[in-house]
Amino acid sequence: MTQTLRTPALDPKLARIIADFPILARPTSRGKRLVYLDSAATSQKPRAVIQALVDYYEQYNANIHRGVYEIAERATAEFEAARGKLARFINADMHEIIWVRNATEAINLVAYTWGSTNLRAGDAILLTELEHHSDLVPWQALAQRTGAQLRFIPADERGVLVLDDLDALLDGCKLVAIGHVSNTLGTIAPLDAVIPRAHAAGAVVVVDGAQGAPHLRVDVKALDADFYAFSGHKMLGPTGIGVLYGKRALLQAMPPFDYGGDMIHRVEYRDATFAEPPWKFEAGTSNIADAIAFGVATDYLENVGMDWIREHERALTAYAFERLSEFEPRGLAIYGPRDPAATSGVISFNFADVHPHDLASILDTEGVCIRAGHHCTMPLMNKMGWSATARASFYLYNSEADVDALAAGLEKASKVFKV
Ligand code: 7TS
Repeated sequence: MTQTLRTPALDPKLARIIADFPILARPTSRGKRLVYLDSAATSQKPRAVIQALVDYYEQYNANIHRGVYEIAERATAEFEAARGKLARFINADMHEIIWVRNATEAINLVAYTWGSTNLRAGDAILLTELEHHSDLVPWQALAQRTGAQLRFIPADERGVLVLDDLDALLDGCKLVAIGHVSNTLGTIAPLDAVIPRAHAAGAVVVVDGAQGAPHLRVDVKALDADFYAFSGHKMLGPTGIGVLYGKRALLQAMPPFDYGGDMIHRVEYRDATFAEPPWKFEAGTSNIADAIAFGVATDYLENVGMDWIREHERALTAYAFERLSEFEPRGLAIYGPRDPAATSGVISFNFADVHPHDLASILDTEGVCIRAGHHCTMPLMNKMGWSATARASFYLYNSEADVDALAAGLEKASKVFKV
């Protein structure tokens, strides 16, 4: 068995990271250590992020972009500084960072504004068979509104995208929407191959980065993505805050999404002109505290190092493949690419004929949190012929001890369900 240094006992950096997350020190109601293997659903929060929320409400709670008094000016400055941090995090310009509620809202914003203005009956929208419902249903609705046609880049039986027919799929295509990382199988999409070919065919590319930005170093300029959508809560930030990155020229040409206060330039009774991007897309009072805390989350990630996080998750995934393979003779099936370099900290599996929900319940009695179900990818589950899968997902605060706890939980399930 490969032993790396991915345990808090042996790696002082990992021990310090784990100590930064108060929830990980809190035992479950059964007195077990919390083994959190569901970061693809949402991540845990370090003390610094929680403290940023408290600081805003205790020290400078005020609305932004209007007050001229001290705490209002501080709130505005911290809110816009957080926008700058998010821009640096993905190598964008701060005018290209729009605050939204989550990745889902970011994708809907593009579908309603860019999509409704630029798509016509007969145009094609190209997606992949791996997409989360949030990067599928908004495009279905857009296709129904405009008469555009949906096409899909196929995935093979291990969940790897097959690009053989890409040129034909791109013919007549105006928009490509593609997940950076599959939340069900962990597959990393070949963006470097898809984006230039999509542009050559005249399509705009929207990347669903909900599972990409938390785990991989993202450089939107190097990727040349036109839009990149992601959520704060999956990357150590609070819920209710996310980002839509869009290239400036595209944002300038797009109509607003919501209308109201704060997004206007000048208003008369019968007409209005709008602010420049990004403010044009931020109607009403923003989620100020959560945006500021999201900025602090990116400080935390930068401080740990995205390369360190990638390598840590790669090593944990390799170790998890090894531990899970011990159960293969008893009917455990691992889905998705069996290669830690091709995935990003997500493993989907089934254990013989045990329903994933029953498995998750047994693991819960041991303090181990995994997700079971269709993971908001119902068409992919149907295509693969799975009614549900169990899914373990890793982040920077997980250790080999967590993988061992998962294996011990599977051993218990094996006895309970006699497999
Ligand atoms: N896109 C992908 C690839 C996702 O994994 C998710 C959430 C979303 C979009 C939507 O993110 P939201 O923040 O707007 O809700 N994925 C999951 C998951 O895998 N388990 O729970 C939520």
